[in-house]
Amino acid sequence: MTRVFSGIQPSGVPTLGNYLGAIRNWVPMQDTHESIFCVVDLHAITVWQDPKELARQTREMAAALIACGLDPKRCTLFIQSHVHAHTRLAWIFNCVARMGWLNRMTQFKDKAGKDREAAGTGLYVYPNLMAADILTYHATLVPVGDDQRQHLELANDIAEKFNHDYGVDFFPRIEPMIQGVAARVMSLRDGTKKMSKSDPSDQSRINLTDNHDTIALKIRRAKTDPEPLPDHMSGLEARPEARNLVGILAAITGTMPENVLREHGGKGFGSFKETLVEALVAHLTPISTEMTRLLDDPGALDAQLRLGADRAEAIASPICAKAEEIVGFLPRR
Ligand code: AQP
Repeated sequence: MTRVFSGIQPSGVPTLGNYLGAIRNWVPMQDTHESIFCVVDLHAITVWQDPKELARQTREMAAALIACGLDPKRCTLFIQSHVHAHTRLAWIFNCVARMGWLNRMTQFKDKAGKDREAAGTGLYVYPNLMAADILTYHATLVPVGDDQRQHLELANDIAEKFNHDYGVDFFPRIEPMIQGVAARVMSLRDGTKKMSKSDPSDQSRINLTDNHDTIALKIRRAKTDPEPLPDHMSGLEARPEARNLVGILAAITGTMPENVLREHGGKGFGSFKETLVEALVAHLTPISTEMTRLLDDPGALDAQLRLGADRAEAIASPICAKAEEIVGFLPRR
């Protein structure tokens, strides 16, 4: 059975972008693939996180994943820092990856901002850790949003260079799995920027914990343009905000954007936005209710995460140890 790995940072409340671009696609994979899902706290600290908040958000993210349909009995769900193979292999990959490769990563450029000299080195080597996350499980399929495509190409470059340098055929090739009409959900305030949990503006995103009133307010305030919705997809070109909202409604109602336009084409955004609010509330309310229930019993949640870490460790540790042996590290006897 193909082994799947994916992760999500506990850098805030999961957004509709995380949900539609990634988490929602993970749920059916539990029945068709050997699935490993991880809350990547090591990645989160590549930008500053308040320690108390990080711990709270890590549990909250785990609860969100379970509330969205990940079942710790049918998949391996754990916290990244609980399994040390990730950092051990990441160090080796820091030595394999080339500066030139990392210099091309657009996420680093976006997150580091203008003052690159002040960016943390962890942010720079983030893709090496991501490669280690996947390859320490010999996972070959990685369901992610479109924004992660470049990092996965880099992971393949690292795997190939490791195999070549050490004359082995050890790390497999990774296939990205980028799915659905909402593989990249954009900000509600700027249709050219992706929706992000760490965007300073809460108005730019829908959080999975937002209630009816908050969703309604954010969607009503979402940036649009004065034109009515077009009848055809071609009419959405050069209208990033309109295209984004149409994509969200299509994704959340399980249809294609063409069908949304068939129904709403020619109408203004007022009635369209009301339909979108109702669809979002109907979809997200059961998730936030279940999150609250899970977070009411942190002991039970932590016990599930512990079992997940034990299962993950049993797969990751021997693969990482083999990589260390290939590199020439003397085993501890
Ligand atoms: N806007 C998005 N549309 C579609 N997919 C998205 N993903 C993130 N944003 C969107 C996908 O969510 C998964 C988990 O992402 P992550 O938390 O590991 O990191 P990220 O991509 O950096 O997500 P954020 O929300 O933007 O986090 P911050 O603000 O902390 O950087 C990934 O599969 C990603 O593709």
